[in-house]
Amino acid sequence: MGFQSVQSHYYLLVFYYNFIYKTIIMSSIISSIERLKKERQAIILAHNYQHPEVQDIADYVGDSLGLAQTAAKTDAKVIIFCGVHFMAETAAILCPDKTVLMPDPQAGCPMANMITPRELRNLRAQYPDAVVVTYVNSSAAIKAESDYCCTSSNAIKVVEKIPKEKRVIFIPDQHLGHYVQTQTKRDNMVLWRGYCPTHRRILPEDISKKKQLYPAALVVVHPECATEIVNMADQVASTSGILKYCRESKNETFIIGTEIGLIHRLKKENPDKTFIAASDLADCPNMKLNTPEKILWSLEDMVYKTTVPEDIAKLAMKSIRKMLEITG
Ligand code: CIZ
Ligand code: SF4
Repeated sequence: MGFQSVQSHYYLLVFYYNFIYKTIIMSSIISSIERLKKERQAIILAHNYQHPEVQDIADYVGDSLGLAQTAAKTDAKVIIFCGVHFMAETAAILCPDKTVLMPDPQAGCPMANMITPRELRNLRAQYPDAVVVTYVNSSAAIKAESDYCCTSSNAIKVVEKIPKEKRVIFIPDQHLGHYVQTQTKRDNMVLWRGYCPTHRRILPEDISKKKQLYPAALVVVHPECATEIVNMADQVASTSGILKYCRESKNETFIIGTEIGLIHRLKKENPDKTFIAASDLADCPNMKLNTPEKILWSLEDMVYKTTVPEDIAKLAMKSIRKMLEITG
């Protein structure tokens, strides 16, 4: 058999595999998920950074705040949380009477692990009068020892509420912290040096190259990006902010500097506009651990339950409530 013949057999095989997987296996997985969801009285929540097929199965897709608020409001008894661990923890804190399941228990956030309670206590000892503002990308144990929680959509608002003369310790994301510091013009913020490895993969040359290819495009980036990237942007916003900005803008083409999962939702909601990922490498391996198959197994076996010890949940709730009081 010649090389060309082997090659054409290979392509045929790939075609059949894709056809069988996408049309037959996937539709059977989806119908089993739908049936079990009813049986278990479950709801599927998915973060904006999830695989497109996970977003399409979900009952609600959003940012961590929207997901937590949806979890708190739902009548469902079971929440299948497709995101990362700290998000499922926040849902468990806000709805202690519901069962919160993660399809993959390994889906953690490296940034959330970049500060420990002991390190936070040391920081507090160093700056005893400071107010601790903690990005939602943190463990429940860290939230429990914080004054305020915030998300990327309300970090500026939360910090602005704190009297100017007060020192603010911002943890764990140095890039969001730096962005908030410049926007609120505070000179007394202490930034922890955590960061998101996925957003750090977006480099200044990625933006320059895409700008050359699409000169009319607007550059819209997430504040978890490095400061050089933030400085190159036309707009800096959270995922919900990026969605709103692109929806309302009259521009037709956008270069998106955040985790690439958001592109699916942007394209779905704005079919007439063009969205270009600043870097295809901004693909969070932790977020992408959730798959339709794992959602099905999660519903079948009622795994993997996310719980937060009661004492930690009570304290963490305080910092989350203080955020919600400010931002509504
Ligand atoms: O709050 C979230 O969901 C995260 C991690 C990012 C964003 O901007 O939505
Ligand atoms: Fe964590 Fe970054 Fe992945 Fe978000 S994208 S879960 S911050 S590693």
